[in-house]
Amino acid sequence: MSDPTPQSRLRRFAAELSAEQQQKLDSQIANVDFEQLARLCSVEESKVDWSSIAERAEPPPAVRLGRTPAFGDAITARKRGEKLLRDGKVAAILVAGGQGTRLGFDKPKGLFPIGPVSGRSLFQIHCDRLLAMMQRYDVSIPLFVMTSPATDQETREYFAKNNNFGLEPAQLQVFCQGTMPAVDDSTGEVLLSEKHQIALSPDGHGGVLAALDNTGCLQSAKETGIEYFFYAQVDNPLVQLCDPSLLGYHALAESQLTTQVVQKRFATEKVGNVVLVDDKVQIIEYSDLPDAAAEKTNEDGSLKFWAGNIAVHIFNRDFLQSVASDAEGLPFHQAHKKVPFVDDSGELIEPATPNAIKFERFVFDLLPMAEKAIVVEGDASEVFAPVKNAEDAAVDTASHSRAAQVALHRTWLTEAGAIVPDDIQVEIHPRWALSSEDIGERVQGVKFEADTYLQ
Ligand code: UD2
Repeated sequence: MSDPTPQSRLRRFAAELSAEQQQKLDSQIANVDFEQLARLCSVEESKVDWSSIAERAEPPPAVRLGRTPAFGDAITARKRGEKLLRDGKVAAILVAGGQGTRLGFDKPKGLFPIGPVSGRSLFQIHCDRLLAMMQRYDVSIPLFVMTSPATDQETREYFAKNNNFGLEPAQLQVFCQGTMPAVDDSTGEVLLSEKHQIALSPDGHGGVLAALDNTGCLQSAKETGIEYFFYAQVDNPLVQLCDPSLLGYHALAESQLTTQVVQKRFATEKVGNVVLVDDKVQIIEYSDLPDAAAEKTNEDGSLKFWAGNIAVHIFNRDFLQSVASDAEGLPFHQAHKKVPFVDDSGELIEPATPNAIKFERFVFDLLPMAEKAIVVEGDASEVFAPVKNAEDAAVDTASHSRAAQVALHRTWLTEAGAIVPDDIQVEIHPRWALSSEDIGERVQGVKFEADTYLQ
């Protein structure tokens, strides 16, 4: 009897399966790249020596708030970005494949109601802004939404039920990222989550590249003249999607990959650290940066590693295409996790300790692959209020995010001459104003007496 192959092992319960179940399992097996898995499992992920990398790390060269970079001033950048938008060269990507486990929300996170007065969902807030930008620049800005098998169907149904929030069919492309099997951490064998189902997980937000390529989105973007992708995570309602200034700095600097960062609130904030190592801009994830390095300060007491990654990037389409065409593409990271599996007796085992390896790609591994990458600082109060955690957490809950949205819009209104008492909630639809400059005299001397949604 020859040794069982990985495929035959996965079919060990075939006799108990219906024809439909066997078919489903067969198509999953056909989608697994067993050679790639064997390669990944053989090279025990070279334990990256983050301490030595942190030793060599320096803060990144960045366009700091209020400073003028050599390659162009803020006005020139703004105008250049507006031209890119008007010329139809820009598209937006929202990654929304993660399961909002930390949030305790049982639907895809994009459906989460986060508008402080309107109750608009994360998806709607992003679409409203995009539509307002299209109106402002008289252009179509295609939106690519990445889902995963865990979020795809509900996301598509949600957009359909809401008439794509006003986006034309050609302006919305929902595409599903790939998955990777979980393998047993000692044998490397692919796990079954059910007798007819491989234990599959989304392949990480870095899966966006292979998914854009495999679904033809990169090609269709090229055919429609898209040269720049503005990338963001669905969980941040403050992101200034397709911000013309950021686009302008990206173009003026002839950057292939631009990353927006914010001054970290504290040394161990759960954001990636954007650093320069061996002359390459890269990110040391919060979980990989030794506390001692994170706590380092400059003479003035500010953090040495100040640049927090908020996962807002601008990618040149041709840069993405060049990496996508590279056989290896983005590296896989291995995570040691608890993954329920069916054992040889057919029983479902819920492990008490990590028993499996999951494989994920990170989008920020693109940074060191870029010949030219720049970093631009944004003001966290204007661009970053992610919804990550359930209400009992200290940071990044829905309440924190709603409060940040209200604080920003209150500032806009008071700067325009309105009186907004601290106990009054205000929310501004981008159609009413995309920024404080858009407000003009409309609220001069107006006292807001009740919670207000300006739209
Ligand atoms: C991410 C970044 C962190 C910082 C922070 C800002 C990583 C590993 N960390 O932390 O540096 O920028 O965000 O808020 O990137 N997603 C997918 N498919 C996947 C996995 C994730 O679409 O397979 C999406 C997910 O829907 C979410 C985003 O990527 O919108 C971030 O996911 P995460 O929760 O893994 O990363 P997080 O928030 O811990």
